[in-house]
Amino acid sequence: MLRPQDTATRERKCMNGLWSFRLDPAGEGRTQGWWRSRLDEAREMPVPASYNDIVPELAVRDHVGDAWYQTTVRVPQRWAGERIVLRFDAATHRAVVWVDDVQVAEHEGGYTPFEADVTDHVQPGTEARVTVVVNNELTWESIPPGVVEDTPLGRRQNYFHDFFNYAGLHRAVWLYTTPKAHVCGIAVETGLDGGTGTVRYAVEHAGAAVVRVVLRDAAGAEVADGEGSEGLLTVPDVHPWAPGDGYLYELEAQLHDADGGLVDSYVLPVGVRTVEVRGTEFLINGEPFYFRGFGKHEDAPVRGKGHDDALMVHDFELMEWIGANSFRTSHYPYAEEVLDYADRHGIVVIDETAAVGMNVRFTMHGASGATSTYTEDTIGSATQRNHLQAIRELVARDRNHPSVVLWCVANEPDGSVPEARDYFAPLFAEFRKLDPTRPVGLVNMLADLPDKDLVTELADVVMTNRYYGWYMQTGDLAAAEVALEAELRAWVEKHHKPILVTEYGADTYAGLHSIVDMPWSEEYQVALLAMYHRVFDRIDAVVGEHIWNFADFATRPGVMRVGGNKKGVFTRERSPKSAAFAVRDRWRAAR
Ligand code: GCB
Repeated sequence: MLRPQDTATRERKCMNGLWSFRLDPAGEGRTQGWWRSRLDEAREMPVPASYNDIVPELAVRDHVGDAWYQTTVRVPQRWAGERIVLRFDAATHRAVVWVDDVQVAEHEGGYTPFEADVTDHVQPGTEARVTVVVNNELTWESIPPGVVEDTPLGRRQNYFHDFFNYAGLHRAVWLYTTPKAHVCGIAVETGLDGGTGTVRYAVEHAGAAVVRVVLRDAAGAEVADGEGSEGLLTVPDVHPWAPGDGYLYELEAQLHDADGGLVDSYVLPVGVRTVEVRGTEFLINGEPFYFRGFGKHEDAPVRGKGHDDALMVHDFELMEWIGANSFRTSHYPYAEEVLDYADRHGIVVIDETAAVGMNVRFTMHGASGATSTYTEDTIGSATQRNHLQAIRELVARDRNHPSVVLWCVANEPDGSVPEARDYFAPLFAEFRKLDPTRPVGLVNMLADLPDKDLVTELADVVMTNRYYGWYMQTGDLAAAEVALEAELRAWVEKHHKPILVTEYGADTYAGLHSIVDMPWSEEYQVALLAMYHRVFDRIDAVVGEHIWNFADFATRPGVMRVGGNKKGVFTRERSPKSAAFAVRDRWRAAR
């Protein structure tokens, strides 16, 4: 799905700002038709933001069920005759949308965009009322899963992942135009042959038109063109997109009428690069690449998971400061602004679905009472259907980003029971069918050791989260070092694939100090990370280190969490802990 754009033929209006908002704990709004008039008893709520921390009330923070948002938008008079589209960059975890009295959209999944053609439901020059009901319930069918429990004190949301279940309109809302005949999708695949680049393109369009494409370099000079909805462009003396060098071409897809007049124009940034797994190497443009960076979260005080450009740029600047070259969108697809930034700055991205917490045997973050992960009463065919749909929407949204080099099917599912293979094999196949150009992986968890795990065989790379020295061998880094090295060597032995250590780290309370190895102290985090780095440096097949986490983040309350998860190298407010300086020394030296 293409992002809204202002071009020669298109215009957009951002609907961010303060909307009317009302929680619906009794679930009455849908039967009472709250979209039909102004929301009663509404308070003001910023969009984009999670609503949970805006209001200092537990009933808002821990609300389970529907939350209603409403605004009005004036449709510009000059849009008469255009196709008008209403787009939500994200509504977590599902939403229904009305324009005035008419339902125009319904969407499942909290981290991918959806839109509706509202041309027939709005009148240019007048105001339209837009109402959205956002629902935050996690069930066995949703991605991620959870269980809503009815208790004498009300409904409670249980879930099995280690970050707060923020909800609301987390990303921008747009009203935008396209011409009636318009470009609806573009897919590019790039290649390199010596100094020559290739861009294979496919343009989907609605309405009769002639398709032309023009490829321009970063200075705006035309370097190739083509006609027809599919084709192959060659770029002599190509400037490849590469880690640390976010060089982008621009592919303009044009639709023309029979007289040659321009009907629609859409401009897609294109980075020409290749990705390949060969033996135990991960190659970008044929060169071995080593991932240095973090698992992150979209998480901040007050706004929760609401996208914010200031925070985004600050986080990228901190990653540059520390010498990171990559990150994983743990544990869900991030805002498209983030991937655009990564494209422009040559930051490498592992792009993950929202499938996290799919393991009933692992109860640290919440027990469900179930004993088998993959059954029709737990993670079953309905979950798998939603997971497949999440994969389709992720590939459709992100396939053109050069920064994205690896798809991640899920984080830490139950991977050592035979049913896991049946559940995951079709998901790997779907990624590969939709995008044969990128490797696909799945992040495994600490119970799924090389002799037990049954799903890594499906993957192109080994992705592993390990907490030796933290959850095991707590405080004993010497023992942890031995165990970590033995395990990593066992992965090499078993699969002979590149290994990405996608998480390792220690909770650290900023300001707590200790001379001896003492978990939670800043010194222990430094020492633990240094221990992992020594081991990585001894094993050639390790092609990446992603520290857990970039910054401290919110979780639900728990005896293992002190005001959230504190494994950040930066605090939640983005102050550096001692580890930030130590990691910076290592990563900057490696550049
Ligand atoms: C993990 C999870 C991550 C948690 C982390 C932790 O393995 O993937 O979501 O936050 O461990 O800190 O326990």
